[in-house]
Amino acid sequence: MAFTLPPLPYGYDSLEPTIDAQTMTLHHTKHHQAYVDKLNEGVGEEGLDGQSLEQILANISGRSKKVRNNGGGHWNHSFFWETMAPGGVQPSGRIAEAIDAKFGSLDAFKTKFNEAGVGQFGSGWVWLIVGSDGELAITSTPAQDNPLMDDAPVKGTPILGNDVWEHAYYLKYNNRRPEYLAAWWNVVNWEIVGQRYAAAAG
Ligand code: MN3
Repeated sequence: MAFTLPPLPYGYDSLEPTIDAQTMTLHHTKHHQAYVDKLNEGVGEEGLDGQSLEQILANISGRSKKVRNNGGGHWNHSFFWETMAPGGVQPSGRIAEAIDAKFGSLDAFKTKFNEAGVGQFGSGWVWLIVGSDGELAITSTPAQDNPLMDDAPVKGTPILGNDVWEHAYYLKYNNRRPEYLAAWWNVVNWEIVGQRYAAAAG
């Protein structure tokens, strides 16, 4: 079964004005589609048919750059689209309590997360993960790497992630990555982040 591009769970213009429709369209139909296509090529070349994407990522240290970059690209973007919703949803319940307990407040968490996103040199991702100890942690990864990869310096289960590649923000924010990171919270769907937290933290 070849990997396929998942449909966006909302319209291309639904995250306006935080993320413009042209960026969303290019990001989904061109960038993400290209990761899917090249991942399928790599899966064929390396005989990985039948493996789930999670299985592939958990053994990525033994794979080619092609499978690594495009497998990560497919997983990261599928996760990213689901992390957002038109108008956003505010945190509540267990995830809100866990954020307060770990970071002091939601605003303090956002500041730390944004700093990690600004600090990721070049293209990459910034993540909120649940570690093997059940604790929340912020980490960032280069290129299309993620904390599910067996050779990630900080491993864990991502529950929130933002794409800091220029293709995610350049048309609207130009080189102003901090402005994009600050605005992005307007479209974060904390309901799904809370569901992921419950699943990962037990
Ligand atoms: Mn991207």
